Amino acid sequence: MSSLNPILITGCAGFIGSAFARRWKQEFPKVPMIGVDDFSTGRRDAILKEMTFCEGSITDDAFLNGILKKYRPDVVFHFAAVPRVGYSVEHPFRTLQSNLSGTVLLLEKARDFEVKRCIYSSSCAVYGASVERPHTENEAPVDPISPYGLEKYVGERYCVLLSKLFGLDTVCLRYFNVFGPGQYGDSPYSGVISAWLSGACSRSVEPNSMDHSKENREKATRRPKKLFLEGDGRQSRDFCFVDNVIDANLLAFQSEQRFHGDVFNIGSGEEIDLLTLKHLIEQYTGNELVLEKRPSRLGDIQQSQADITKAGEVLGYVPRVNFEEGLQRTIQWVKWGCRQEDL
Ligand code: UD2
Repeated sequence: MSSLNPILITGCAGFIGSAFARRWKQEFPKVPMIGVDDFSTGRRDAILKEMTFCEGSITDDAFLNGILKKYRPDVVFHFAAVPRVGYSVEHPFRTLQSNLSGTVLLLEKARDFEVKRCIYSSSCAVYGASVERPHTENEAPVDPISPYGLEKYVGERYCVLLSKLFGLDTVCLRYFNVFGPGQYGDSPYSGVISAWLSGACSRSVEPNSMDHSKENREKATRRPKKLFLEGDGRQSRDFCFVDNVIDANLLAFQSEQRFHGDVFNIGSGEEIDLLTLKHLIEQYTGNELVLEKRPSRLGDIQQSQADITKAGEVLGYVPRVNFEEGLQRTIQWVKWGCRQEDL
């Protein structure tokens, strides 16, 4: 699929959306980008100046309608979401609105304004407590165990249904634990890699320091938060470097095939448990990770690994950056101070 009309990127200020926009700028400099974000989790400094940016929520009908009417995008890359499993357990209604109602509204507008393809960011959280490993896309029935997983799954089903009803071309990419530069570890709901790296790479400043420089004061107020390990650390994940996820989106965009809500696992195919992750972070940073022990998280998944055969066969997807290389690149970025200009 080639495009000259603009593309629409939802969640363009978020971790994956902004990484995608930077890559799009390099690969398709002549195809304009329209970005939307409501900054519920995104960052203002992640917005590219090459993008036409519109601030607002994908749950706002008039806002979304106005954007599609004005810019008539050919393709929608839908990254906007409230992405934390733990947060969704605490706030099932709030996350339902962004993660599902927003998706359905976007698909409806895509129908009304004849968008040629919608690429939906789903999650391996849809597999829930399934013990099958590695996960294949045709596992049935899937049984999500968190509101976030359920919302993402029902979003996929809407992609299928609206494809059937209206002939919309929709693709669902099930990302497995995405990580990389640009992901900040400063929220209580941060993913494990960004949270642990923010602790392992930060230099602590003693409270009685005699250095009263502005820079030092800022560092002191950004003292590392307490790091924690939930459960016994034997739970595993397929951690997927962000560049691989961007590759998958571009491949889905470029595919000549017609899609009807087709689902693809997007992971690295490797399974890493948290104790191994801790060890590797300590080895690469040279710092010990001191982790407070906490009980397993409600709605947590024990094991997760992607079978990426289908994405390879149909889209030509190959994870170009493996886990260890991705981890080292992420550590570098955190060590340099998590600067947007280094991305
Ligand atoms: C889920 C999805 C992932 C993505 C993400 C969005 C699965 C398997 N993965 O990630 O694809 O959609 O949600 O949020 O469903 N943990 C700690 N300490 C921390 C942080 C996490 O021990 O500081 C544990 C946590 O309890 C879990 C594991 O680390 O067992 C991974 O947690 P996560 O929040 O990094 O990601 P996860 O798997 O919920």
